[in-house]
Amino acid sequence: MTFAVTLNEVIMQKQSAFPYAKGELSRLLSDIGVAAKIVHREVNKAGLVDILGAAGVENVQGEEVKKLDIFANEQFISALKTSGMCCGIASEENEEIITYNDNLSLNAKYVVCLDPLDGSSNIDVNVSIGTIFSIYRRITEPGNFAEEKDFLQPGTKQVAAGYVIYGSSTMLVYTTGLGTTGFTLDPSIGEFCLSHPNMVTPKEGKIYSINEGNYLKFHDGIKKYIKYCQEKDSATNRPYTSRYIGSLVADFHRNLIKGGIYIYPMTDSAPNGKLRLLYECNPIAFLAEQAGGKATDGRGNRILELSPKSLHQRVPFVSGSSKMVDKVEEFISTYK
Ligand code: AHM
Ligand code: MG
Repeated sequence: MTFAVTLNEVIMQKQSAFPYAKGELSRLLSDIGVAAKIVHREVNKAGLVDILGAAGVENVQGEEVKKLDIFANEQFISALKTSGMCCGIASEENEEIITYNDNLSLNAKYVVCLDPLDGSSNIDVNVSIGTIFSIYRRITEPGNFAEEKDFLQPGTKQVAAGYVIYGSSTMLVYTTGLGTTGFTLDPSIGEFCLSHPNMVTPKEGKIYSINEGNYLKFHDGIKKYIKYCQEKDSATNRPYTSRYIGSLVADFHRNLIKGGIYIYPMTDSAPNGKLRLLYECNPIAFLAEQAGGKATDGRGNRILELSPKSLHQRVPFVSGSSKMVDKVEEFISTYK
């Protein structure tokens, strides 16, 4: 009989690669795993109880907030407070940063950026949604309240990032800069078990993911790239397949495994696209790169090198198999 390797065991193994690590990051990651299990439980029974549907308030982006978003947000905020390893959180659902004021947390050296429940338009139709997180070492001195500048660091400074996908199975995928590792929740034992030890994305794929309903608003480079995806060419395996769930985590996760490209481009009416640099693009970019893929802003810049100016900043996003990302960049720069 073989025993499953659990999330906590792998976190501890990876910690030993950093001889001076005191286990604080490990503790933080494992607390995120616990919060994810609680959110998983609620997501799974969302159709049964009155936790679905609009809560009647708008989030700071002016979008409608669903009850599960609020639940997930509160769950992660309290799990991270309890851990005492994190001095503050920036969440997509909160306009301002949240700071913890207990002694343990004030002295903690990490801050967390969080999208507690991404793909919220999919909640009430039983389609995959996700949680995205990213961890930075604070800039301010321990012992003080976290400040906004602790969160406004380029993505290259992330010490860990990951997502939880609540899909046909619930999975947690994370990186600490030593590759991308995936775990699948075994609900019978309540543990995330190692299922994808070293995730490597194909350099090229056959899937393109973009909201083609916005086609008329796209710039020429993107329009021409979409046509390129649809043209027949056996040498490059085209036409590609179009797949778009409208949940970044689910679209990215599928493309990570199978090979593909996810694009949320700029348009004239939304010159910075839709996705948020801190909560969505940086963590996904870190995971993509650690799996051998790429992530850019469609203007030739590596996502991880952008300097955030504000908490809820948006950025155009191109991510996935490296050769496909290069191709998109080539189209955008050729047909401005
Ligand atoms: P959310 O954070 O409000 O859920 O929005 C982010 C989501 C992504 O998961 C998804 O890829 C994208 O928005 C879909 O947007 P659109 O419906 O415009 O295609
Ligand atoms: Mg989101």
